Amino acid sequence: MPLVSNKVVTIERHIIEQQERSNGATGDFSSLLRDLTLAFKIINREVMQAGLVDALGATGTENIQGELVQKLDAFADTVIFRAMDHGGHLCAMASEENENILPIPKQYRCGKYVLLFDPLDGSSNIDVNVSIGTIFSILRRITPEDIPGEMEDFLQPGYKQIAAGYTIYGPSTMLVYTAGRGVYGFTYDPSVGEFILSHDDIRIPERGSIYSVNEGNYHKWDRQMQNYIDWAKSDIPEEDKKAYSLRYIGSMVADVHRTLLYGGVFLYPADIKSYKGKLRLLYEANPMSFVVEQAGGAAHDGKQRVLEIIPEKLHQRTPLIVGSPKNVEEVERFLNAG
Ligand code: AHM
Ligand code: MG
Repeated sequence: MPLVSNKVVTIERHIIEQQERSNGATGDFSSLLRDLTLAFKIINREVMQAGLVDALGATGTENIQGELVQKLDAFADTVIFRAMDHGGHLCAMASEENENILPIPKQYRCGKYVLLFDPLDGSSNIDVNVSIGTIFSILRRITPEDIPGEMEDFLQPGYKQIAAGYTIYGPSTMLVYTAGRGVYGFTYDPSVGEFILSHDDIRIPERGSIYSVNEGNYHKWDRQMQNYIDWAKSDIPEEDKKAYSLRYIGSMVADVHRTLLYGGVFLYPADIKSYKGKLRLLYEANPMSFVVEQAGGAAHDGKQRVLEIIPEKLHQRTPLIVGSPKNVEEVERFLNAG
């Protein structure tokens, strides 16, 4: 992947340049993306100070998934909503933290897109200062314009996404996004308050030697998945195959980001406890799958391409196998072995 060395490009400039290249773009979408980056900067500021101020710990309430909501989750959820509710681009939003879709306040204009987001993914890692991230997905509405967005605007398959991406709050903060024409990564420079293009046209390695999965669930998986993991961590001289390394952070954004740059496979399979997997289709699996596919990778649920799943529910879960095309193919081979 070429690292950018000869010019300084902010995300704003990049979005404008991309828009100029796309015939018929109105600028509406570009300004939507620009509004989103403001929310990410505010969340980043708060995440970076989490150890300094009394922002750690849980609010004590549970979200609709029955998980304890951390203070920063709630903060990030509100920041994104408030940054995006008045731009005139969106007709509704939905997030992991809210059971129902979020309407645009009546005083603001309704636009032609819907935004889905996971405000802070991997939030169980906040208290231990491990990377977390924000994930977003943008779809064009299918209901008529000028009325509030409806559930059917959200329940579209992932291949319909107009743009998707994530921000990872780690040793440095990075925003990675695709608008369907390649994947671009921007590193945040806090001294100037800008996301600067640092990873131009990211391509995932065709094959990697890292697998990433919560192997504590091994005994809850079906035999085929166990067989794959047994194979992945074996030296097989006759196949000229060395044991893969295991890396698992427990923050999907961080695990998929590493997979995108180093190659390999990230898995969150179904198991006997979570028979549909753990990750949410619309605002976790779909956006990450879109990014990885746009970088030349693959994303499956064990039976089909994730981006072709027809969603039935806003908070629907899906098994996820995402990463380098050859590694995803290997997993599929084991899952289809019967
Ligand atoms: P969250 O949205 O509640 O943070 O949960 C999603 C996270 C993912 O980031 C990560 O891949 C997964 O949960 C880890 O789950 P587990 O602890 O079961 O390995
Ligand atoms: Mg999440």
